Amino acid sequence: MIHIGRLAFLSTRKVIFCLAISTIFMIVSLLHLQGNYVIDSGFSFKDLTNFNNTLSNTVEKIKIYGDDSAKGNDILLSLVRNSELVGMLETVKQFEKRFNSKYHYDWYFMNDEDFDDVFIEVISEAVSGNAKFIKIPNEFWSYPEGIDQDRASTVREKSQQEHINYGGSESYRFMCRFNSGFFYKLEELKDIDYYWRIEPNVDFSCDIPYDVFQYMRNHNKKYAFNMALTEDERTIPTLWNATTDFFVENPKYIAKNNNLKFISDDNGKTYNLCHFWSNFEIASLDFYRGEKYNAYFDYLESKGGFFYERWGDAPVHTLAVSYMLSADEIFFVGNTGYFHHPNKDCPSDVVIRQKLHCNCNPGKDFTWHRWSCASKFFDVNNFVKPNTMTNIKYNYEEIYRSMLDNFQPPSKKSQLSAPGTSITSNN
Ligand SMILES: Nc1nc2c(ncn2[C@@H]2O[C@H](COP(=O)(O)OP(=O)(O)O)[C@@H](O)[C@H]2O)c(=O)[nH]1
Ligand SMILES: [Mg+2]
Repeated sequence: MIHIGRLAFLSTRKVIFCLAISTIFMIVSLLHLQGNYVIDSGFSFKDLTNFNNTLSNTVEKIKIYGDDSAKGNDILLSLVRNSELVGMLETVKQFEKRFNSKYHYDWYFMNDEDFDDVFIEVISEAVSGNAKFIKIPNEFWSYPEGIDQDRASTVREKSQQEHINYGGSESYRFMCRFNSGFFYKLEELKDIDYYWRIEPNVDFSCDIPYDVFQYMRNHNKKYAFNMALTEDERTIPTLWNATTDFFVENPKYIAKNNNLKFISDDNGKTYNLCHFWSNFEIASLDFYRGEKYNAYFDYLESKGGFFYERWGDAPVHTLAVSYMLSADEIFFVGNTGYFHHPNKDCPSDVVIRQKLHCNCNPGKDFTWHRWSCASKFFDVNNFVKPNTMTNIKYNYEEIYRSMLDNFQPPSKKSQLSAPGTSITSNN
C-alpha cells in the first residue's frame, strides 16, 4: 500500500510537471509568433489585395540590422522581366541564404515594363530587406536622338547571320545601353551609395561571410567583380578606338595608378578583350554619377556603337574603371561559388570550401582557368590572389577572420574523424 501511494504521488508530480512545461511552451510559442508578426508586419497577403501598383511599389519591412549606424545606403539591384520570376526567386533564395539573411540589404528590381502583382508578391516574400519595384522610364530604354534605325536594323540582321550572341536582338541593345548609361540616373537610386548587381538564374554556392559593402567602404574600393573573361570582338569593333580617342582628348580623366595593363598587353595600342563580367558587379554610384564617367558615356553614345555594333555594358564599365580608377580601388570578391551560364567559380582549396560550406565542383572552376582574365588582374598589379587559406590569412585579414567565425554545424563525419581523414567504403 505504501508503495502504491508513493507511486500515485510520483505520478501526480509528473503530471503537474508536464502541465507546467506545456504551458511554458505554449506561452513561448505565442510570443514567438507575435515576434514574427511584428518583423513581417510590413507586408502580408491581405495587404497584397489592397496593393496599389501605382504607389511607390515599395514593400516595406522592419529592418533588423545589428548595427545601423555604421551602414551606408547600399542596395542589391536586379534588372529582370516578369517572365523570369522563377529564375529570380531561385537567385534571391540562394543569395539570402549565403549573404543577405545576415545583413538584410534592400533589394531593388528594375523592369522596362510594369512588374505584375504575382512577381511583386512572390519576390517580396523572399527578400529579407525591403523590396522596391521600379519601372524604367521609356527614354532610358530606347534609341537616343540621331540613331539611324534602318542602319541599326541592318546591323542586327547581319549580326544574327554571323551567329553573334544576341546579335539580332534590339531589346538586348536597349539593355546594354541602359546598364551603361542610365541605371544610375534613376530617381529611385539618387540617394544610394553602392549597388550589388545580381541577375536571375545565377548561383551562389558558397557562403559570403562578411559584409562586402562595408569591406569596400572601409578599404576605399569603388568597383568589385568576381569573374573576368574575354569579349567577342565582333560585338565591339570600334569600342577600343572610341575609348582611346576619348582619353587622348581628356587625359585629365586618366587615373594615376590605373588598371590599363589589365586591358591592354601592348601599352595601350590594342585591347586584349579582357573585361569584368558585369552580371556580378558591385560599385559606387558616385563613380557613375561623376563628371568623368558621364563624359565618357556621352562620348560613346555619340558614336552610336550600342546600335551600330553591339557594345556590352561589361566592356564599357571595364574600360571606364580601368582608365579612371586606381587599380587598388578595384576589388575582387573571391570564393563565392558564383555561377552564371556557362562559367562557374569554385574554390580549389578544400579548407576554403569547408569554411564557406561550398556546394560546388572545384574541377569546374573557371576563375583561375587559363582562359579566364582574373589571374591577369592580380599579376599585372602585383596583388595577392585570395585563392588559398594562407594567402587570405596574410593578405585579407578581415576576410580570414570572418571565415573562421563562419558558423558550421558539426557534421557526422567531422565528429567521427579527424580533419583530412577519409572514410572509404567497400560497398
Ligand atoms: N526587364 C528586362 N530585363 C531584361 C531584358 N533583357 C535582359 N534583361 C535582364 O538583363 C540582364 C542581362 O540579360 P541576360 O539575358 O542575362 O544577358 P547575358 O547575361 O548577357 O546573357 C538580366 O538580369 C536580364 O533579366 C528586357 O528586355 N527587359
Ligand atoms: Mg545573364
